[in-house]
Amino acid sequence: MIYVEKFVSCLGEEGVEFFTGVPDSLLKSFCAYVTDNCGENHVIAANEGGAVGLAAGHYLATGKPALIYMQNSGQGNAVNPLASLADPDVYSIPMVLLVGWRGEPGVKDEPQHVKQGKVTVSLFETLGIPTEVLPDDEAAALELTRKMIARAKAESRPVTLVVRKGLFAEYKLQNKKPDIASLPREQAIEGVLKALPKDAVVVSTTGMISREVYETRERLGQDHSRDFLTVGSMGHASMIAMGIAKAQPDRKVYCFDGDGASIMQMGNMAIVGRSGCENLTHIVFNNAAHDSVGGQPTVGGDMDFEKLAEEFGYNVLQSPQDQYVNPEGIGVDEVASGMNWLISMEEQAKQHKPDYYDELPKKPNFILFKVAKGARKDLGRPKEPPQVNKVLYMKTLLG
Ligand SMILES: Cc1ncc(C[n+]2csc(CCOP(=O)(O)OP(=O)(O)O)c2C)c(N)n1
Repeated sequence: MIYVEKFVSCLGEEGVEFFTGVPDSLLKSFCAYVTDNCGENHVIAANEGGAVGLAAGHYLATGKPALIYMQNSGQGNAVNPLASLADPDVYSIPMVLLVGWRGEPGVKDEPQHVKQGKVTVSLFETLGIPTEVLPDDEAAALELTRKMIARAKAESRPVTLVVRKGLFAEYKLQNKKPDIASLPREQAIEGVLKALPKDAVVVSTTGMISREVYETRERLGQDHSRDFLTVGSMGHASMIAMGIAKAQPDRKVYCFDGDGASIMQMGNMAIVGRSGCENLTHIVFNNAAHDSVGGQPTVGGDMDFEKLAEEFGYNVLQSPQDQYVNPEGIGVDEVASGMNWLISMEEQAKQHKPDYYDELPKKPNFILFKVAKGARKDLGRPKEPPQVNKVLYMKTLLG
């Protein structure tokens, strides 16, 4: 086991003092420590590729390698700038990657991590990036870290340190930002699900949002045939929803997204917003945090998602929260009746179409919920594997 304080001070002694990345549950202690203690020398990036870019810029301006942390799910996002920017065949930029190994072969994990876990080491090796798995013994791990940093500098290239589950001793995030609202995310989700038309389908994002959709359906005694629970592929739920909405224009499609996920692939909103899919409603549950992996902050707390969505071309609906004089203290029932009102307004507008209706631009809807961080301690996970989810969902879509 390694204490993060010791690991970070070892990095500092080797000249690695700048940290960027995307939070990961296996690296929770490391992410919490740098969030608390590294101030301006730490930036949580939108996605792992952006973190590689930031590390490259840091090196260009300081001559020092930076450290990029990520879950192995983010390997794909990082491959392009690793291969076409940092690689010795291109600009040859030293950096240290610290990668949480979800789905390590032989270790039980969720289905979305199995494939990535199998290829984590070999994918880095295929890229020609020297890769070592950190041993559990602290002295040996620090020694290996020093060696790898020396190699990154000597050969002016990226190197990877892979982190197994349980390597870092627990460090709890101290610097938690206050919640931006009191509404629990699971209550907001339940309120929305209760109001949705019977034949509407949902595409929900990775992490706790999908788990809460699943658990809410169970609680309501409903089946799971209308929910595509996107367990991986962070940031792409809105594009999956758009694919469905375009192919089935008479079907109502609801995307349940997170702030971290939508920021990770913000470009998707620009495309969905101008898609013309008026049957699509994109809902962002903003808690200003990467709640599912430890609650590290996103920039979501400082962003006006509704303004952005409008610029991107969406039809921004008045959030059920804003329909109440005192949005603090609202719960499932208020969210459900707010959603019912929005849906009935849409129906009315359709029935009383003005003559020029067909000339108007067709826009997808956007709804923002501001929610509190945190989830139930006993929150479960989908019991069926993703392929069963897919088959059930396609049965709903294709009859
Ligand atoms: C490409 C990629 N990077 C990192 C992760 C790890 N990860 C899983 S959920 C999550 C946070 C999601 O945050 P948000 O969308 O705001 O939802 P919240 O958990 O706050 O409800 C992260 C970083 C991942 N699954 N995929």
